[in-house]
Amino acid sequence: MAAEAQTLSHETVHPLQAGDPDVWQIISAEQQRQEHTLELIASENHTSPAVMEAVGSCLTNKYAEGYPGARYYGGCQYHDQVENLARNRAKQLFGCEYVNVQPHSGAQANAAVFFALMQPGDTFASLVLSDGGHLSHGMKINFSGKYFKPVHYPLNYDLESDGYEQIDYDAMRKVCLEAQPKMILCGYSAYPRIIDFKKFREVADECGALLMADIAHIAGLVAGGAHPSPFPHAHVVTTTTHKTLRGPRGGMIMTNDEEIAKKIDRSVFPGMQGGPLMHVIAGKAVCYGEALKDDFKQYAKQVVANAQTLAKTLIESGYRLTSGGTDNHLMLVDLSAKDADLTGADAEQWLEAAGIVTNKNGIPNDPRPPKITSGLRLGAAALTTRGFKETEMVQVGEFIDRVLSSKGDAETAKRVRSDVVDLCKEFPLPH
Ligand code: DSN
Repeated sequence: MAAEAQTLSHETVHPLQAGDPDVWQIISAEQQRQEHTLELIASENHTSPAVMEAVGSCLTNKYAEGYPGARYYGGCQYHDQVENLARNRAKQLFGCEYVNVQPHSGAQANAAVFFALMQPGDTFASLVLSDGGHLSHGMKINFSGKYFKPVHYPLNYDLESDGYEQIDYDAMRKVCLEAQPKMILCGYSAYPRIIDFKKFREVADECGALLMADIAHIAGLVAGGAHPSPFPHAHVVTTTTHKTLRGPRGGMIMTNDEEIAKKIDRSVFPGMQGGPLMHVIAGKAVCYGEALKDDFKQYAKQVVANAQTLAKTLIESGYRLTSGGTDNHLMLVDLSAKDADLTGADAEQWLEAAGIVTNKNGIPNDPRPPKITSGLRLGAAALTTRGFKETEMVQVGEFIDRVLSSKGDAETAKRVRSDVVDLCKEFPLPH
């Protein structure tokens, strides 16, 4: 009887709910928020329950400094197995020879590459940061701008040209030939077009530079065949694992060059990090396994189709998208074309009140400061995970326009919020 009661209570009471109801309540509320809102932040996704189970596992209890077969702690046999599994799956997924799955984040992966392949003070080239780059690509107060010397290549700002607001490869070549950087960095946080890695490599070869591709945003599209691969062009590739790739929060570094791989391993540990997050590495292994399955290709393709449908709906409603559209999972909406007074900050806030989660984002040559902006960045990865297809993306575009056209009217937000909840209920999160 006692044993039966124990089993029952074990089954019905969640350990977190029993042990720390305060934290449990906060997490439950966040779960509800995710379930009943439309997630359009381009860098976010809904990872699978299997990934979350691995991340919440007993692997969190272990120190495993070092690498498989060469650890500084005993008891690592299963940690070796899981890290090797993650590495092998990642190699197969991205078609490369060497992988380091230990970086805790994308920014740390980038830092490890910088310190592995350059000396402090060395010059590197990256996109003008306000045109879609990342803070670890040369922001003044970031390690990349403090210890290294960034030179920036621009987008094409010629309104008359076909490639308006797209990478200006000729200008990039000119900047690089002049500055003779040690490394050229491509891959961005708010760039909606295909990246021509081959062209970057040609310029890198011309000036004797290494080519680094940060594919954090497009990793899932690359893995699923919906964006060209940076291999064989890039010497080194970094990514996060939690955006379009749909894994746990973390980073990864890949290369086909044995010497570069050795330098990177030393730079990650002991250069940048101590003990790896083995529970997250297990989650990465699960994520790579999921991405190797055939249906992930369909997912990646649908992400792009969904982004393009949302883009078209918004354009038809009078919004301007930078570069005129999208080839990948994200788009950058220039709100000023629809309403000169509309800021990214207002749009983000009004949409959130209606259950649509986005982020304000500067547009190229934005006259407004980064905390206000004239733009809104939208991505389709998370909604596609819910099962949204073109029909639902048209609805999402209409919701967005209803809210923004109402200039934040509370009644409109309430009505859209109710429609959003209904749509979310039709497409529950993966359980
Ligand atoms: N902060 C991420 C993004 O939102 O794009 C980049 O790391």
